[in-house]
Amino acid sequence: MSSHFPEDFTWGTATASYQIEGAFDVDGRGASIWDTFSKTPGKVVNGDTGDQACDHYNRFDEDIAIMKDLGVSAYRFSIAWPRLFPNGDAVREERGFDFYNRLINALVAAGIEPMVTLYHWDLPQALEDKGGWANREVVKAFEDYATACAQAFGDRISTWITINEPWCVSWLGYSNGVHAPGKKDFNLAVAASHHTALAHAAATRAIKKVCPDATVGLTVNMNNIHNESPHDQEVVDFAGLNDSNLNRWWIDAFTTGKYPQNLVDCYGEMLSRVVLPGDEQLLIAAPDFLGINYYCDGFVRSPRPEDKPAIEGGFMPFPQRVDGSSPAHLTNDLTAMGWVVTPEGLGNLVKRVHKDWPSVPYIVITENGSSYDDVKVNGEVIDTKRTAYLVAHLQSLQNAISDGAPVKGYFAWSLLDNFEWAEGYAKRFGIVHVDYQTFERTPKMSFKKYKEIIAANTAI
Ligand code: GBH
Repeated sequence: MSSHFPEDFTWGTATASYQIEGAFDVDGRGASIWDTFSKTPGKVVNGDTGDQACDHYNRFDEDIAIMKDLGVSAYRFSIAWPRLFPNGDAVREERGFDFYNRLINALVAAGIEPMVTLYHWDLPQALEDKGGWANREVVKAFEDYATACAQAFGDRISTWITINEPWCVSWLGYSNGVHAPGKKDFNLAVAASHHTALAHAAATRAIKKVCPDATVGLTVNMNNIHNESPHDQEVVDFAGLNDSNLNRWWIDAFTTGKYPQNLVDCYGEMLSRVVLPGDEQLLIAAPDFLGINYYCDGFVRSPRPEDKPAIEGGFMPFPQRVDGSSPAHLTNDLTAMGWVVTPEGLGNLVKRVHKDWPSVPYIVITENGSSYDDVKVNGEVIDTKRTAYLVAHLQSLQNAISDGAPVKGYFAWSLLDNFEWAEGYAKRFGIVHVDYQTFERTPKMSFKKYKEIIAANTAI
């Protein structure tokens, strides 16, 4: 066991535009699908919206000072497409470009590497009005947007992530409808799965055309899927389909141009309708690295008598067994999101990715973190459980790296408490507490622990 992380390991923290920026109607920003969705009654807990969020748009200098104190070498943030192109077309909004130039320059001046995500879920509403990720035209629009970003920021950005969690974009956005745009149609979700894969590859080529030395990756959300009923063939099949749907789809696409065969068979016409001749070549984009967002493992099993009747079909187009369930030995340890805590899964996952996709040169953990119901007492937030979650996951990662897993960086989700999508402000993931009345920032105990780990370059 090596006693430290690698010498050149990248320590970072991550956020996303709509979750922190606020300033929703400032400097010509156009509407995104999350503006529309959050303002639709019943979609977000407490009717919360990102209108103000953490007011990061006006307070980024303070946030950079906090990161400087933390000691991170990199910051992963996303660009709001509708700030640069309010209508999702070719008409630019220079004030949007100015904002990201100010942010990037301030990061560079602070000695923090800016790492950009081009798409973290805030699609210009005008593009959704044409069908969004279910309409193939989005691929060209995304490619043009990527080109414009590379031209504007490529002199200072060396690492790019095209899309954050295309699984969530496709399945939460177009199949179960819990995220914007809130559609519920398997056909649209399968189409979005294909178009996000095409868009990633097209944007990778577009960025490299402008910046040949750029490092470009895709960030996927993954979990190890544990089958607790290995003798039930239906569950075995479901676990395999689930793994292909969540873990394999986008990585197989950009490494081989092919989708997992069990899903090709399962999707049938839903897929063959949207895949055009020549797409296999278009899907391939030689990977520089893979970004992985890891929160917890998944568990599947045969239904038990006490289970509520399964929802017919679930939200994936294959028969679903009980999943996302909490095995008995883990239920006393759920996060505020109701997710299990499975730190060993992070190490296991990076080892699996290294084994199954040897052409991926290296991995960056682009998000990992937890939500708990924090309380501020005498100006302090003693977030013991989040601190324990952080330490346990970093120990697991450190051991996996000693075992040979090629992981070059870790980004804690999230720098700030922020707008947690359909959960609004009710769920806090930050290592820094945000008071949503005053916008005051208070580093939590987990922040202090992370700072120590970064300084020591070890979690063990
Ligand atoms: C990320 O998505 C997002 O990138 C980020 O914006 C967000 O704030 C953060 O996570 C926290 O939510 O129900 O037990 O089966 C997370 C993607 C997909 C991870 C669904 C958890 C369900 C776990 N999530 N998954 S479970």
